Amino acid sequence: MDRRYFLNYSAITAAYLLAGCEERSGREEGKARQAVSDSPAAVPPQKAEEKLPEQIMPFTQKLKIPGEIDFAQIKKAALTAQKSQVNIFPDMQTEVLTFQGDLPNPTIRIKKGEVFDLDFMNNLADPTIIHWHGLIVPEEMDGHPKDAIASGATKQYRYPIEQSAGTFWYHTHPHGRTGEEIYRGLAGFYMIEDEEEKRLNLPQGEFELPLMIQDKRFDEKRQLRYKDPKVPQDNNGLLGDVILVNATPFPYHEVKSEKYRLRILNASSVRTYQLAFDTIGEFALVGTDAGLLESPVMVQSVVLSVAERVDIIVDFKDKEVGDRVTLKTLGFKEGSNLTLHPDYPAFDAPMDIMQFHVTEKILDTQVLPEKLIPIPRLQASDAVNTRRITMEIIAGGIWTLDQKPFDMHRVDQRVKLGTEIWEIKNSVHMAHPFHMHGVRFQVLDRDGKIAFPTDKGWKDTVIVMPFETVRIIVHFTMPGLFVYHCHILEHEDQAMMANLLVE
Ligand SMILES: [Cu+2]
Repeated sequence: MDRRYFLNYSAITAAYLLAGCEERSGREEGKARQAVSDSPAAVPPQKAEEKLPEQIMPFTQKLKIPGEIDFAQIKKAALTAQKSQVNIFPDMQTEVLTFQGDLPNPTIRIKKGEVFDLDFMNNLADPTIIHWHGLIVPEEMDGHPKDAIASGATKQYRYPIEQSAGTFWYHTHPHGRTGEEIYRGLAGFYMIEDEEEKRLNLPQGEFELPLMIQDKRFDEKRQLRYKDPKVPQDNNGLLGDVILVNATPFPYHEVKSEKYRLRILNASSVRTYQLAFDTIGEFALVGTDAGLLESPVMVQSVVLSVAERVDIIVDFKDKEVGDRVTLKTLGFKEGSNLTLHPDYPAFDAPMDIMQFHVTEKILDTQVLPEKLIPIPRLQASDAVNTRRITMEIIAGGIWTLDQKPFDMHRVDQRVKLGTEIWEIKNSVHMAHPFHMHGVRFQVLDRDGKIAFPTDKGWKDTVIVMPFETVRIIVHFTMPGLFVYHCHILEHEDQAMMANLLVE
């Protein structure tokens, strides 16, 4: 069993990295020290290895492919948030939350120009609401936390799809419980298609795979464990040691020696992945959060923070039957100086994610287009306003935007329809994915050291590195009240969110 991801991990590193967060707040410091002394951080790394039940052998379970709700075939759909027992592991059932009784949840597929129509029933014990991440829809359809529906209630979503093709997703968004609901299962893919994308003839059918990546924790009975009350750092973000892809732990997928389109979503709580393949040096980035790029960009790895998506083409043409190619994260230590739970692989931990098993040699017939879709560049000179948003941690270790804990009914920014520049300044030792509802945007520039190829495309979520300022240019086309927030789930649940009124 490959457990390389524990190699970089030690109590010494944990204690050292904690120093980074202690500067920020006195109370956090106390909590941090307590966590070090109370936690099992002093146990040798092999203790942590034993936490992985032996049955979680990597690359022994087949990747599950989500079923689809395809609006080319139906006019109306239904989802019910509910508790369910599912087989994440073959030998035992796990209690999770689902939208249709099983995991992975169905992928929604819809064409630009069609009308999305869905009844959502809340069969959970608490109020909740679905948000369509990346979709530009009217306020009452967006899934603002203020619109959460009661247990037992139903909400009808109906809106036209007016934006171009891209890899989006849906998840619940009740204030204070989003993290746990997504962690326990309430997330799925949402693919918008259009004619421009179709003309490109990108790999499709069996050669197109949605991959939802999430790191989780399981106990010996294969039940999900969420935050550990003894470890206050879990409030800074929940790290796990078992990576699920489409609700399958460390799966494998059988492929032919051909190009595959992988549409990858990071639906984890906090972990940022630096995705790469062990025996394929380069792959093509063809799309980002909210659509395709102008042309493919060849990369060796790609950074994916929480809620971001990448659309990539990977070519197995040089592989032979029997070859295995591992998708992994190289680790991303630049993402955080904070130590979160001392028992789990940290940000700098390389981890295997899934494996591709080559089972058939075929003629590689797919051609990667040189040009994809035109992206009209939003010009800084078109912006009528510039605002600055700061990401900060305040007394008590509370994550905020502009030092103001989220108030669901306070309007933090009033914006006119049109174009603005938003400068997102990160004042802390940890990268945060900044997400806005109701818009898509472009990255103008960042004053940090790392260049992200994903900055070239349409975005709805952007990683802001520690102490970095990222300037984005946002085109506001949909009036209404929307939220903008950090997409680290435990940060948004705390207070790192604000309201934006577009008029
Ligand atoms: Cu954050």
